[in-house]
Amino acid sequence: MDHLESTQRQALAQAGDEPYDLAISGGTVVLPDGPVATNIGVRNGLIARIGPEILRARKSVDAAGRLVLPGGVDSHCHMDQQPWEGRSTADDFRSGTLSALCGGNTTVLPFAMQMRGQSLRQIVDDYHERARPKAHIDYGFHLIVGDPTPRVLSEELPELIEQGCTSIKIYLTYEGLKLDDYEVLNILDLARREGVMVMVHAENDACIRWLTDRLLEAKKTALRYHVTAHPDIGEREAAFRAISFAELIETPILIVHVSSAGVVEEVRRAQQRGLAIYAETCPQYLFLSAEDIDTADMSGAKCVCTPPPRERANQPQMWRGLLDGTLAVFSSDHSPWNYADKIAGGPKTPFKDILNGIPGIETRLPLFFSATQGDGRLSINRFVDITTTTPAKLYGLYPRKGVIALGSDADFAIWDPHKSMTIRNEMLHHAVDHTPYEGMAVRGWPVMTISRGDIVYADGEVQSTAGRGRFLRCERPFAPKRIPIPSLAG
Ligand code: DUC
Ligand code: ZN
Repeated sequence: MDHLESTQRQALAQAGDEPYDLAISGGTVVLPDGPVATNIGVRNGLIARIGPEILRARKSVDAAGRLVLPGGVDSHCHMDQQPWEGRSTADDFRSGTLSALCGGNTTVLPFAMQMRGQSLRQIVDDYHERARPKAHIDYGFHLIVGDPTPRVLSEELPELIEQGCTSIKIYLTYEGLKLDDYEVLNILDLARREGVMVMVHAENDACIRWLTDRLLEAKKTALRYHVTAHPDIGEREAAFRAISFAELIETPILIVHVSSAGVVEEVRRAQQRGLAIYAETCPQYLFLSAEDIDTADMSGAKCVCTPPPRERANQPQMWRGLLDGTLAVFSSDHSPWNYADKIAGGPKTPFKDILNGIPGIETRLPLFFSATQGDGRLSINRFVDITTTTPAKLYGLYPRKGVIALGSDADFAIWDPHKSMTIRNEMLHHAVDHTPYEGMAVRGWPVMTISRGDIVYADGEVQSTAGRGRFLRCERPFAPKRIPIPSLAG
């Protein structure tokens, strides 16, 4: 059913007078034009009916007093990623997707990561092998390209794009992953020809290395120097460079995990000039700050990621960027390590040796819901757009995923908007021994998750099986441009 046109999907969902497989009744359903009190009928894993009448079904869900949202799309998460910082992430596709669905998600887009010297094709085959038997919910792969050889550019990438991996992530820093500017231009040129999205990890590599060396020379190894070594100025420079290259090649990019006000400004300026520049931020830049890293003991390591959470004074600008639409996507950048692994060098582990990355796939939506819905900071539709619909669109999954519409996959998260919870690691389903959000109080929680018509999570009970998740062949999000870039056209 992967490649059905919208009309074919709608036809498949219809079956005369047969009862629906599942009806969801009595809830407030968040449709693209706004929330509506209506019912939903599901057939063959697809949305077959949206309407006010009583629906005859083999199975019914009473959603009275609940919000019915499209299942969340977490478009930035790392699972079973190897080798990353010398070891694989704590979550594999089993625990990672389980944690995702318990947090109201029905789609995840993790990464297949190529490092220098590796075959991208081989890497993607390996990720398929590891994900297929374990995934609980549907998944696609972004391709991390760490070695854009002529073969990768001319053969492997076009083939993989054709097979449904239609987004490429590049790094401007990190040994074994970083591309030089010439290589970045090659990737953007390919993306333009193919109509795919390029995601950019934007930090200036030389700034990080130079500052780290100076700090270590001065024996400044404490956790808080992680923030000094990853300055917002370097993030801004790299973002501006990536934006400039995207402007030159005339192809869209998305800057991932924007952490600082300066980058929000650069993105806003680019958008005001009409450039197709997209940007994402993550929970750690709204709900954590540099102060959380600067602890007397090593517990601050639980909040170490790159780019790092910034000063608290930076947060209002991040919120402004989300509210005015400059930041289009809110994803988790779930990158889980157990605490002992993060500080493998013991209580004196220098900042530069702390494993980067924090867990957050299960808490992403509740934290954002609580912070935006209680005081009406965002409408419920904007909440859905930023966390679900826009990522589905930007990565070629819409309208199959990311929306409640006839013919779309029957993926839902049913929320109790009043449920008060205090986040505790013991209630989460990831394979990590901590959450950086321990003890935070939230209001609003996803109480049921439905994936392609299957109830996979209800009132604290997991009802899913590993391996039921399917690989998603993403469409190209943009029209391919086979003509030369304007500078070369004359
Ligand atoms: N930063 C990334 O860019 N990826 C995963 C972990 C991290 O901290
Ligand atoms: Zn990441």
